[in-house]
Amino acid sequence: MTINIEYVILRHLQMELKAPFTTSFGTFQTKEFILVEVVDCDGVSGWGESVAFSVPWYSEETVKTNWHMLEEFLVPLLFSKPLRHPAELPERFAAIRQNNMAKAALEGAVWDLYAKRLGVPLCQALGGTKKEIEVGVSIGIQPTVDDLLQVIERYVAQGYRRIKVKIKPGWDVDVIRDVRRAFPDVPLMADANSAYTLADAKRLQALDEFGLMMIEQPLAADDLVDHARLQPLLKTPICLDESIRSYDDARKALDLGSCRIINIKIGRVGGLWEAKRIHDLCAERGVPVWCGGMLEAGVGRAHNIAITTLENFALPGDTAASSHYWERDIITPEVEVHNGLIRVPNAPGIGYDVDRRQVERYTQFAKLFHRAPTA
Ligand code: OSB
Ligand code: MG
Repeated sequence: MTINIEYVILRHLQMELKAPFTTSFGTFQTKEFILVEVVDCDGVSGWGESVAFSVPWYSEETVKTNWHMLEEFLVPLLFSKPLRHPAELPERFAAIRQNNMAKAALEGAVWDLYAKRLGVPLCQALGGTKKEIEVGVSIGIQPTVDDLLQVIERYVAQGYRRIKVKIKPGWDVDVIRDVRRAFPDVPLMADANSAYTLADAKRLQALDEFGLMMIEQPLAADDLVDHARLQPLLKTPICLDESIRSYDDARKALDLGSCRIINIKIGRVGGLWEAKRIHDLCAERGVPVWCGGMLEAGVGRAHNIAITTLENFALPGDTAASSHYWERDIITPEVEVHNGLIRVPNAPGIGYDVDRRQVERYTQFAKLFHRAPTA
């Protein structure tokens, strides 16, 4: 099979979150992102979503750097020679260093198109087997502990399978103690988004008594070595997010003992294929993974659901319902969570229809790139 992509449309969308989302590094309220559409010679569309934010807090990529990379380098590489399978793209894109979120957005669109051409759901094209996936919810830093307890109460009542609380120095041990007291049995974890250093080891050890499933990314976003020092000092498993940008990062982290769990984000690792490779490596090593979130709209959310159907996505991810984030998402049906489960769609490709009316409503500008006519 050849994938004959005729043109690519990049759209810049802007959507308002229902509620501001605060992490140790800043607050998100408006989400700007790039929606990628690849269209083949028969008019079939594949969809991808860049998870880069407008501000380089989480990583160095932004919406604008992604647009630049896609326009100047990645779309031309996609068009540079025939493509037989989406798994050829990581090698083709390897000519470009880093810029993983930009790569993943385009690769994801090609995977959707490929699966649609095969007539199979994306999860199946990736080798996933689950029919439903378990999900948790990530809760931002709140104005007060009472606010936090109320928010948690709401999500526990909705059946989410685990609660993730964002922490930072000054919003950590005391907060988690109060949460634990109010919810003694809830599966609970904390995400520091690299707000600590090794000098805070005592503070992090103080979290051990609360039976957290894991602590996510306590130390620097580019670190593996300090995490390897920290892990033996803690009972709580460390989960790495920001630090894992590739298969090789994952291999080194496991060899060093930097973590016992890995959060896989498709964008952060450069695409579905790399995500699958990391998943497989962790499965071989007996290390569970779960799918992280980047406050995605429907297309990115659908990709997260598809990758989570792989067996070793053994822990609930951050893929909450569309309505947790948006008044109105860009897919139909929207992603729904019942009793902490998402039923995996079985229509071809990402399995949700992109709602073009909503896409237009949120689009601020767009650009079309046509494949150069072949001689
Ligand atoms: O660290 O997992 C993170 C949101 C923005 C940036 C980084 C992170 C997050 C989340 C939210 O935790 C996950 C989601 O609900 O999409
Ligand atoms: Mg995280």
